[in-house]
Amino acid sequence: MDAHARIVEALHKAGSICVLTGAGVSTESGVPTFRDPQEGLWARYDPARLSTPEAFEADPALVTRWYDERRLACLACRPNPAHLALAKLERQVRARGGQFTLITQNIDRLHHRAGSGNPVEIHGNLHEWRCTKTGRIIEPGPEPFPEYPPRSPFGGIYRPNVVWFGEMLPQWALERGFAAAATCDVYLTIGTSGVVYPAAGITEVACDGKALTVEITLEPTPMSGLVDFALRGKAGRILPQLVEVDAHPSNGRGFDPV
Ligand code: BJW
Repeated sequence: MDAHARIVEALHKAGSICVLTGAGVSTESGVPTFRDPQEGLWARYDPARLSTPEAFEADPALVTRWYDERRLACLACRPNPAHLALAKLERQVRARGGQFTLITQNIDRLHHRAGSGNPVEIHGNLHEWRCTKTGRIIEPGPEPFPEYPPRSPFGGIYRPNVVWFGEMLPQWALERGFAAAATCDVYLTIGTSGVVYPAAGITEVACDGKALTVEITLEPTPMSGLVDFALRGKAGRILPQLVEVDAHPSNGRGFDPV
């Protein structure tokens, strides 16, 4: 049985599936990744100046303007076939009474918009902004903020409700991710370079457990040697092939090239 057939069969039989996604899942929607050497955000911007609490403290106008521009750009993007395939897989698993946990590092909300039920957003999300004084959350409309940094009526300023370098991830989200990874039957890590912790540790936990583990990325990652199958190609092509095909493994379909 080839890799494709093994994975399709496992997805159809699994009582519990856990998926970790990263920026590579959204790039086919037009959202840039972080570490692509040409197009990645960190090739053009310095994360130390934009994605740390210290950067926000030093220049809140710069940081909030940058995040607001990204928020508006995300609103103009649409879910792609990778998001839709994962939403479909979730419906299939739930229809047979199974468990499905989608953990995403992405802050773009495209999984929600594709129909995924309750993804665990371990790095927060760009569409919620938090008052620095009260912790209250707002969801701004489709217009830019009138000023940067945006002022809250409570005497604070609003910051994006995302997790910057050096900040703690939500404890409940991490616990759900690690628990699902440790106990699932099939684990997929998709479109993530696997270098940012503690998120990458979720894959390590899955690889130590009983799950069949699969990676889908364009290039090898530090996780490639740990998983059972490392597939190279676009998530928007590979995932629909894994989810759309029927349950019989020997249908002769392979993966499309990138
Ligand atoms: C495709 C594709 C296609 C392309 N189809 N694939 C242990 C060891 C070392 C360091 C640390 C450690 N523990 C903690 C750290 C420090 C730090 C860290 O991990 N640093 C490393 C980078 C060295 N971690 C933290 O600071 C975290 N906090 C923390 O640990 O707190 C603990 C603490 C303790 C005590 C006191 C205080 C704190 C927080 C990390 C937060 C990360 N935040 C960001 C920014 C979010 C907001 C924003 O968007 O601006 O999250 S950084 C950025 O990286 C973003 C992403 O979610 C994250 C992961 O990136 P991702 O998704 O993997 O994207 P890429 O670009 O890296 O990869 C894309 C992949 O897709 C590639 O593989 C491509 O091949 C593939 N691809 N197109 C399929 N079409």
